[in-house]
Amino acid sequence: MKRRNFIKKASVTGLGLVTVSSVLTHCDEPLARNKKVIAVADGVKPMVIATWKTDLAVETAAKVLEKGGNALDAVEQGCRIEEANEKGKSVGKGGLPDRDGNVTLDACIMNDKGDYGAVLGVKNIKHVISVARKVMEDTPHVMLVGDGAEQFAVAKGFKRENLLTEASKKAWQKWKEKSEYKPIINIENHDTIGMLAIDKKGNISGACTTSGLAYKMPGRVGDSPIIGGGLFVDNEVGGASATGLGEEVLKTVGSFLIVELMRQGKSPQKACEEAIGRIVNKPGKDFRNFQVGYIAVNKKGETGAYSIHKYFSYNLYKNKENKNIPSDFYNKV
Ligand code: SD4
Repeated sequence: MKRRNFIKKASVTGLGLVTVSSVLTHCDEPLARNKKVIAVADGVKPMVIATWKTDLAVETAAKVLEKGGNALDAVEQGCRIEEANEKGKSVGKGGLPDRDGNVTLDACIMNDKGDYGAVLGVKNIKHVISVARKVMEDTPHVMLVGDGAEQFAVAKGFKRENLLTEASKKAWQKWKEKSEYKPIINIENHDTIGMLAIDKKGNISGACTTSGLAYKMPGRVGDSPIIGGGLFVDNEVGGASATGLGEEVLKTVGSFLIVELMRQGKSPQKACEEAIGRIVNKPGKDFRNFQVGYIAVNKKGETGAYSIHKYFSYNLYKNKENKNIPSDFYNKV
């Protein structure tokens, strides 16, 4: 629509002047608008935010940043901590397997230039976040899946290892007694990690890594390695990441939605709330048995978090302090 026509139409429909000028900027001058959006993150940078109680992962990322490292290295190093933590049941080694007993991992990473790399359904490789980074940096592609991803990882020097621990094998064998296919995510406890960091230069990167739903169908992939689903970063605006039932995140392109809402002026908190609203307000949606949680950060270093149910929390490193903070949530009954 031409600027003059739009103004005419806007005044007929009673849109206020402020709205008109911001919409015009939005339509006609995207570069100028983006310049305006870039805000200074001084005072709060460097900073890190990550899903769930991920103290050590966030501390590790923060150390990289405090030493002057970049946000991409920080999120990769942070996520590797959870991938190596055998006690975590939905990420890396020790993650619960699919219904056939195979642990398959998904991960993705995005840098401040908007580049993206991901691996999906990878067996036998623990540090899939680093494989995702290699896909981003060393291939002309953005995603590698299954055997191809595993072969690529081995060619890049990653070690094959058994990801099924004694504890996760026992849990799977117990599940097999009934083999009830109910991909319910326990609403109290997860450990998929989505992490966003702002480095000293004010640049943002993000990463997300998971073993996905416990006892999933072989071949099932959730939101975590999908751009705009489990993770999205736009260095001019901010970043967002998701955890919980990936199918619901994907159907609403949750992380992309949050970043776009922030671009339009919403705070990270309001943007996370609206993204949860898009899920729970679908007609007839029974959200009682699944959890979704979001975290977000904008270019100013403001953060937000929101989930459907209680018990979602996130770690935040800001002003040299690393804290685990309970998230606000939708279902208060
Ligand atoms: C998935 N979003 O595969 C992941 C699971 C998750 O904590 O976040 N678990 O759907």
